[in-house]
Amino acid sequence: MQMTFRWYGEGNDKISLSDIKQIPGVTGIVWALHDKMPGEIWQPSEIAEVKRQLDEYGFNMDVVESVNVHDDIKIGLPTRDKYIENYKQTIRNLALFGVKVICYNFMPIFDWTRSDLFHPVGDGSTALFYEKGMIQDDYNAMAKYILDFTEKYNMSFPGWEPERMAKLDELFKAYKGVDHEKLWANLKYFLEALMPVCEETGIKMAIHMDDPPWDIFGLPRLLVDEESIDRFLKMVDHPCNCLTLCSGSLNANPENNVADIVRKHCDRIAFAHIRNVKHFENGDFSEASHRDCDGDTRILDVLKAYHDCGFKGYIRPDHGRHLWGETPGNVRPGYGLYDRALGIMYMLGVWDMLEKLKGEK
Ligand code: DNO
Repeated sequence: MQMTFRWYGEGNDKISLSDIKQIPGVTGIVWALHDKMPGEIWQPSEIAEVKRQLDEYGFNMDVVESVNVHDDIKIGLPTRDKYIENYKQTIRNLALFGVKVICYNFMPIFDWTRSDLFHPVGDGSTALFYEKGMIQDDYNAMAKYILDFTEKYNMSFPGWEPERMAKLDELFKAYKGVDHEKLWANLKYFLEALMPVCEETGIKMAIHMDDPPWDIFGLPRLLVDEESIDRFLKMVDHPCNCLTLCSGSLNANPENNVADIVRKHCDRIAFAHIRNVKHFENGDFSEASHRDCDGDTRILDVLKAYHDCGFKGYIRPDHGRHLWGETPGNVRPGYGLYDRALGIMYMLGVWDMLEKLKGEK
């Protein structure tokens, strides 16, 4: 397993590479060109600049999260071919710099969705929270909450580009008629077009789980449980068609047993996101510290499953709580420094012990 840390880039993240360097065990930075719109080609000169920054600290740039997919590809419009060609060129350009894994998602319109970005956890910290009753019919109210936040604090969230969000009603209209089966077909079309370039460059496409793993606002979501993951991997049965297995996204549905999925598909998991979630009886959920007993995701079982499979891929602590003065305005929701660093130490502690026990057998 190779430990990584997500970083939003120079001038776009309050956390510095020098901060990250001080966390034990981190070898790679999970990065992106955050000012790129979906569909745009990532140019070699822009990638080279990030490489230069990471090289200075001895970090690799093996994992990109995300190269976002243009809506026309998800909707299946005739213009999709042009955007697929651009995506292929971006893959080739990333390969020039040694990138190995591209994380992306295929969620219509919205990326991850929450109703409260700073919900009190009960110990003085705050975390991302999902109140089921608030994410029902009124997508405008939910989008307004997120966009007001990003505007007030002058930040942008990947997947929540203001340019796209300004046309929400239009986007919803464009997705009319895109039901689950149509979306599956469009995903297949996209991946089949990319696989030859992946094969040529050695880059793995690693789809992120849908977050939360159910339809929202009438929009279909595909990667939601074991069955849909099976379908996805069979649909394009190619070693470069892989998963970003996100424990917290999947386990927002308590019926999803993440450790079982890890054991079943370990060879197709290119990138592991470790996030712990606490469920409430009414369907709400809160994010929690990575410690197993602080949530319901069974993080120990998940880590043990990866270890038992001899997982060699990339892993990162996913969201963390906001701690010790991390408040709106000085931290990216879910992406503070402290709780993710604590999460890394927890994961490495478990992993080191599993290694030691294996060595003693
Ligand atoms: C949430 C992240 C997601 C993820 C994208 C991948 O914090 O895990 O936004 O980056 O869904 O495309």
